[in-house]
Amino acid sequence: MSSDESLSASHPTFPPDPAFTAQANGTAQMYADADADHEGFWAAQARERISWATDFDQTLDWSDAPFAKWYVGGELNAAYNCVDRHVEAGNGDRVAIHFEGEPGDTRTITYADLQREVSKAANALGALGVGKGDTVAIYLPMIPEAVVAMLACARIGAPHSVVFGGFSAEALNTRINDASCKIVITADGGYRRGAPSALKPAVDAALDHAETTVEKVVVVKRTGQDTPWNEGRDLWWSDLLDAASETHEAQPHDSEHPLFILYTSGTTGKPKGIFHTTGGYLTQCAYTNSVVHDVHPESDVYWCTADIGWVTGHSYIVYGPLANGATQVMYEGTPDTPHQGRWWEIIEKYKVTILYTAPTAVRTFMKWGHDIPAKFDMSSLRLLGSVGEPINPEAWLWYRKYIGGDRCPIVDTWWQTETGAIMISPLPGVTTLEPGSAQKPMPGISAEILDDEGHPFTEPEKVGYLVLTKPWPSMLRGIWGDPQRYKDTYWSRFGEKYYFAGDGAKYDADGNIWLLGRVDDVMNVSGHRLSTAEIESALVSHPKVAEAAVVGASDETTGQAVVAFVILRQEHIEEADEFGEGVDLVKELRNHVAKEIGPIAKPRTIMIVSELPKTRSGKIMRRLLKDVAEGREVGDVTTLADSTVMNAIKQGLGD
Ligand code: 6R9
Repeated sequence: MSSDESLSASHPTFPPDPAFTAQANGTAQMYADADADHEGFWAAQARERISWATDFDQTLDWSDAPFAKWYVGGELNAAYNCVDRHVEAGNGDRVAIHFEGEPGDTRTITYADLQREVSKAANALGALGVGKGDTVAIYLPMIPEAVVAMLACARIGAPHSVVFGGFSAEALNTRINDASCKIVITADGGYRRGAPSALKPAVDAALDHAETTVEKVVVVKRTGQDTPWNEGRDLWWSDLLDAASETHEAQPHDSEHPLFILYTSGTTGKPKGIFHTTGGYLTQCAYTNSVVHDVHPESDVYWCTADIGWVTGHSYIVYGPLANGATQVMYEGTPDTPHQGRWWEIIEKYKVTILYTAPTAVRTFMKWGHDIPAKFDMSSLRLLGSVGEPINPEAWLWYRKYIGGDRCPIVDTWWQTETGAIMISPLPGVTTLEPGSAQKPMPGISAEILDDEGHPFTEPEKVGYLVLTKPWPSMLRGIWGDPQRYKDTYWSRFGEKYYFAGDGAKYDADGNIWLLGRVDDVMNVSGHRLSTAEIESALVSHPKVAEAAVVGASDETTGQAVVAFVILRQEHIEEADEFGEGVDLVKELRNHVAKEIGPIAKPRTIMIVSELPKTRSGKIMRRLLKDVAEGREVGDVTTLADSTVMNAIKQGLGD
């Protein structure tokens, strides 16, 4: 029996509610239009959704594949599209950002306010000598200045490189040097878990090299904490902006002008500087935010909980929603400060209608218990979204029931830093939702699943490799400074016709695509291919399990063996202790996986742990768990959100 026969069979599907369909931005017709004329479809999206200073004369130039040019000859300004044109259209009073600081301070920023702030910041950067083509590093907490700084760079045509505020000085240093940044924009600190947390010292440490290209460090005062100061190099953001004019004429840039660089980890140690350009990226962000999140700018209050340091923050806090003129919530802090209901309180307070978050957050809330969201009025919500990793059907169903009041459609959106925007997702109001599956390539996107030999197949339940078969507007234009690595990483595994995403995938009997995790997370046990995601999903479907991570550990007999790390739900932790370190429970869980997926998937070893190692973006670092499972010294832990987690796991296992 295959896993998803059991999963799909035992879970309901959710046809669209006609009332939702009646108002939805996405339509079934879009699939037909895009199929009939791929480039025509994308040309129409670009002209409908974006204001061009100069219209383009060629939609796609693929003659130098895999280096694409979209909207050739077109000129536009991304910041003008995200800000000024809304003010010009009479919507200057519309709230762009409801900012909620972690300590409870708030700011309401209208589009007119945003225009003033972005203009001042663009003038201030200009006064510091930042011009078109100069790169600017942004290392900020989740405060509105992060949005303002990004848009100011876009306005000037200075590509920004946002580095997540949780990254170390070392990581910041590598990124600043790789992109030869001229300026760093940072803050004294931000609020996290109820206390100010300093940022500026990491910048000082990162720049503590004689050969740095950085000329000035601009510092936003957020916490007011004591801040080390380098006279002559460091400047206060507020001093610069106070002295700057409120008006700034946005110049048009070429459609292919680089908009930003964003570093992401690859299979090797060196992070890849993924870069995106202007016209295609902005078009696809605006399109997907409209038809997938179903944003209606005049009535919705949208909230994407990502950090601005990740691609989700770029595409779905900054460029997509602002290009569409949406009203959104921005929250600085952690979900459990000062209490575990903080997010739900924010939803109640701002009457949030659309929530876009990650499965890891959903599973954390499951662990905390559904009685917490139940205390808040979340009847304003009308759509939920998920991104970042596969969402297992149990988490999907919990999300729908306890957050979405059993009425909100959920969109499970698959995409990557490299793809720039959502690629595979249901369209709310159109698609019958299948919990756990990202379902269908969006209108305008073509994906296939290939076998080991690179042949496409459509056979259900067979596991293969996800590839994208046609260029798309928001595709990465390369790896900054390393065109060869771009070709090698994405366009060589299956030849130059296919963009290889690095993810395993399969179809179900209805033709829905199920993402099965990175291919290195696909295991081979006795010649059977098993996905870590499937077994994790089976484990999490057990009522006593809160979260699970599965790795394939090498095994003499079976090639690989399934090793699972499991966090129990609060109320079962004592029970596990009572039963002599959970022996009975482990047996119960192994049998449960055998029942859900089949005996082949039964974990050889289940380790009950209290935490899992996660990156700062919430992805489980299976590589480290694999080290534990294979009895090796644990490898590099520098990208963990909490580097002490691995010690706790090893100690808990009596190592
Ligand atoms: C947007 C983002 C990309 C990788 C991607 C895949 C995983 C993202 C997913 C998903 C299953 C989803 N991923 N969304 N897997 N279902 N809905 O997360 O970008 O940080 O570059 O990660 O994340 O493995 O290849 P990024």
